[in-house]
Amino acid sequence: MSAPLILVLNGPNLNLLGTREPHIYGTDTLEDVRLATSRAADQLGCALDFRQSNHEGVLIDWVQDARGTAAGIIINAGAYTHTSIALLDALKAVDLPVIEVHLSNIFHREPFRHTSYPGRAAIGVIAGFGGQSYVLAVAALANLIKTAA
Ligand code: CA2
Repeated sequence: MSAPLILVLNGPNLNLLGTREPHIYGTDTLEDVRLATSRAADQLGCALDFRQSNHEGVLIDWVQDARGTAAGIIINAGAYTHTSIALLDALKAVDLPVIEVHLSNIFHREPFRHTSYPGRAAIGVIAGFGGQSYVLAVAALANLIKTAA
């Protein structure tokens, strides 16, 4: 049997990780985060598809396409977290386990970051651990996927 596939989606500006605002987001690049997340998935017997887009519609297309291919989704929607009802609708429609992640603890930050639309479709939210948030999310999702199998 093939390894269950975890789809990791990253939203706008996360491609800039490690280049600016290290006091908020740390010094790891998105490629560093991908590598750490990929290693964690590998150790847990899961395959990983790690993507980033600056475009809301592309993220929505990827969520829709996950039906029938992925076993679960980890999403850091970037600033779309706080605005995108369309992304929330897509995550609810895809009928897969979703975990929301954030590098920063959004609840320590400006009030407009305290609202999360993807969070309403997520089983759980992991925020504030930098790149480690993704590793923790892979462990949680792998456990959910194995329990459901
Ligand atoms: O903490 C997170 O993971 C966020 O999703 C990051 C988003 C922010 O809008 C959310 O409120 C919380 C921002 C991603 C932009 O990342 C950058 C990293 C370095 C330099 C510039 C942007």
